[in-house]
Amino acid sequence: MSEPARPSRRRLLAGLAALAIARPAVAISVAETCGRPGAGGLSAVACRRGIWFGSAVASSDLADPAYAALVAAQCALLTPTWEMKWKPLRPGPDSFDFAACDRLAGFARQHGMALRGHTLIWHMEMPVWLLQSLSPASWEGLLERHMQTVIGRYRRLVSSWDVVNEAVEPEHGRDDGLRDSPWLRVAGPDYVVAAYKLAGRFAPEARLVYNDYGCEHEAEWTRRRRRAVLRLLERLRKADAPVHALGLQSHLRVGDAFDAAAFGRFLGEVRDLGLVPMVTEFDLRADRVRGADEKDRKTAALAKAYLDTVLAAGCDTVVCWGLSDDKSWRAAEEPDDRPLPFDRQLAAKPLYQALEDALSRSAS
Ligand code: 9MR
Repeated sequence: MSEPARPSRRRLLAGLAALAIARPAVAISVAETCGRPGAGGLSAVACRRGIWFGSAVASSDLADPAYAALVAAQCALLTPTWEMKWKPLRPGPDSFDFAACDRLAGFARQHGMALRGHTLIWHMEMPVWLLQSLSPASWEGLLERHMQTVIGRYRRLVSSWDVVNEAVEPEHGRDDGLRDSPWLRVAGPDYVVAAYKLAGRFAPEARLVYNDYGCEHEAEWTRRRRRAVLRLLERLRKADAPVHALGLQSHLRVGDAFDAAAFGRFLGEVRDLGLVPMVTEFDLRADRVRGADEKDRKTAALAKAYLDTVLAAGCDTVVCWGLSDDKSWRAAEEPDDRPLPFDRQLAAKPLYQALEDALSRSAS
């Protein structure tokens, strides 16, 4: 793999990109969601700083009234964990099933919240019919129809779209660091450029996000991922593709190295490209730590160090990947872990306090 571009070239590109790409007019603003009735907790703290706070939610989670009330109080923004992926939305080539996603969207609307659109392209959750019908001749038409229909339906509610999710995988050995995905195989590496241009056509007022994992901690493999992400973002900028933010999934793990200065430098390079960093899937594993109190202490400390760093770099959105520990995507494998701000009884934990401290002191 070749070396990344020097920052000076990035700064130059950033200047050009800022001229070439107009900021989107906002579909729904954080201020609108902050005035919703019953707003409280972390979203209220974040709102005072003009920051979105929210959570990933599955429509089935909302069947529990206590959890639904917690979500309504705490969140200004919801990300569907599952409902907006191709597999649930697209039972067949000519059909769309919006039932589950509409339930979530209805909840968001009822409570005056916004949605994050997750996700228009991903190498996972692709229905079998899609995998079978993707070809060099068909992919763009398939994508265009999907984006036009899905974006069109939720346009007024969605403040930001994860247009492409997890397109980078340096371990796949390509010079450009891109993942060897079904989309790349049929469309070539510029499928990412085409995706952002298409999304920009259908959602000119939304923030368009590139979302990925594995950039947050300090290790050889994360440094490789950071370089690949920066290369991809540069590629998008050079091609005049509208991309406005980097979504850092932020699935952190206690015990993995975190270097605020090095991570801050990476975020500086992201900013130099004219992009805002966002925290899109925040949770913290403490599987190597024994005992609930010790897990909570270490989890809160890492969360605070991490959030202080991203918020200082202009991050304006923090989304947890669930609010209570039982809703974590890892809950079945690690039932004793405590990765989210509330415990199974919906009581706030030290992680909640860390989020509140970071959000209330952030300067953005
Ligand atoms: O939490 C999500 C889980 O419920 C789904 O089954 C899974 C597959 O669709 O996706 C999980 O969410 C992932 C997200 O979409 C992308 N980043 C990693 C998340 C955790 O795996």
